Amino acid sequence: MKKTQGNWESSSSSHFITIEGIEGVGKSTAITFIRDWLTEHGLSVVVTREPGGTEVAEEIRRVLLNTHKEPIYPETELLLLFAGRMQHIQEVIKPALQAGKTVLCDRFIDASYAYQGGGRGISDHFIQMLEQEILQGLQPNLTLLLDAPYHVSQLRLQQRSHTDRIESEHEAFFQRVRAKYLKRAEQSPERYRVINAALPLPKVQRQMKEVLHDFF
Ligand code: Z5A
Repeated sequence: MKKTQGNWESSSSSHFITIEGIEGVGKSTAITFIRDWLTEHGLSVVVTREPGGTEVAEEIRRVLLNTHKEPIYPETELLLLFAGRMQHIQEVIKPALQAGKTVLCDRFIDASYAYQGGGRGISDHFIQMLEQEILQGLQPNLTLLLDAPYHVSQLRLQQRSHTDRIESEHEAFFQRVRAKYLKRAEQSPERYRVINAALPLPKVQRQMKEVLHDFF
C-alpha cells in the first residue's frame, strides 16, 4: 500500500527518522544504536547523513566543511546545503521510502533552521521558501533531538585532532543553534522527541529505546 506525504508517495511500511543536535553530542553513537535496534526488529534500514549522502552531495559537504581563503556567506552556505539535500532526497531518501525501507538520517532540514537560521541569523521565511520547493512536503516521521549543554559536547570532542569550518564557530553560535533546536522541538511535539544526551551512554540509550518502543 502507498501513503502520500505532501507531493511524495512512499510505501506504507516506510519510516523516515532523523537525528539532530549540536556537534559532538553523540549523534553518530546514537545512530549505530538505533540502526541495530531497528534491524533487530526486522526493519530494512538505510543509514545516511547530511550534508552528504550521495557522490555529488559529499562533494558539496567538502566545500561546506573545508576552510577557504574567501568567506562563505550564510546564504551561500544555505543554498549549498539545499543543493546537496535535493541530490540526497532524489537519489537516496525517496527511493528508499518508496521501497518500504526505514531511512535513518544524521541531520536533515531541522539542522538548516538551527544552524543557518539560529546560528547564522537567516530568516525562517527564506529557509521555509527553500524547504517548500525542495522538500515538497517531505518531513521526517520522527526526529530525535539529542540535547546537551555546549560544555558537554566540547568535552566529548576533545580527543579530535581536526576541527572543520563550522565546528570552529564560537560558543555563542552553538548556544543559538541549541536554542533554535529546542524551540522547534517545542513547536512540533508530535514529531520531535528530546533526549537528554548529557547523561551516561546507557541512560541515553534507555531513553532512545523508550522512544522507539512508543513510535513503533
Ligand atoms: N550542518 C548545517 O550547518 N546545516 C545543515 O542543514 C546540516 C548540517 C544538515 C557537519 O555535521 C556539520 O554540518 C555540522 C552542522 C552542519 N557542523 N557542526 N558543528 P556532522 O553531523 O557531520 O558533524 P558534527 O555535528 O560535528 O557531529 P559529530 O562530530 O559527528 O559528533 P556526534 O556524531 O554528535 O558525536 P559522536 O561522534 O557520536 O560522539 C562524540 C564522542 O562522545 C565520542 O567519543 C563518543 O564515544 C562520545 N559519547 C557519545 N555519547 C556519549 C555519552 N552519552 N556519554 C559520554 N560520551 C559519549
